[in-house]
Amino acid sequence: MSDLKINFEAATFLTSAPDISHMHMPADLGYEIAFAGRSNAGKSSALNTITRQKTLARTSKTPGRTQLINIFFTRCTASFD
Ligand SMILES: Nc1nc2c(ncn2[C@@H]2O[C@H](COP(=O)(O)OP(=O)(O)OP(=O)(O)O)[C@@H](O)[C@H]2O)c(=O)[nH]1
Ligand SMILES: [Mg+2]
Repeated sequence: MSDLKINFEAATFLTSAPDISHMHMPADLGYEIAFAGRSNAGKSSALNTITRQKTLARTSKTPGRTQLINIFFTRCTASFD
């Protein structure tokens, strides 16, 4: 049995692009978590909350602040028993 923990607080910005065809995608390794939703729903704020970082994602009262697809990276730790 292994216990997998995602280290959200270690998240860092990796890359961004206006669409997938222009994205320098990271290697297809590990797990992916996607945030998607309507404009001004609080996606960027949620990212900052779960990572406990104030400025990882840029937030705004004005809808449409996040215009790009942004990729962040973090680590997992696995403990085995
Ligand atoms: N009341 C309330 N406001 C929130 C909450 N989360 C975010 N907001 C506010 O909603 C507004 C939009 O937040 P963002 O995190 O920028 O939303 P977003 O989905 O990333 O928006 P876009 O990038 O513009 O599409 C900001 O003014 C936030 O302060 C929440 O849980 N409660
Ligand atoms: Mg946003």
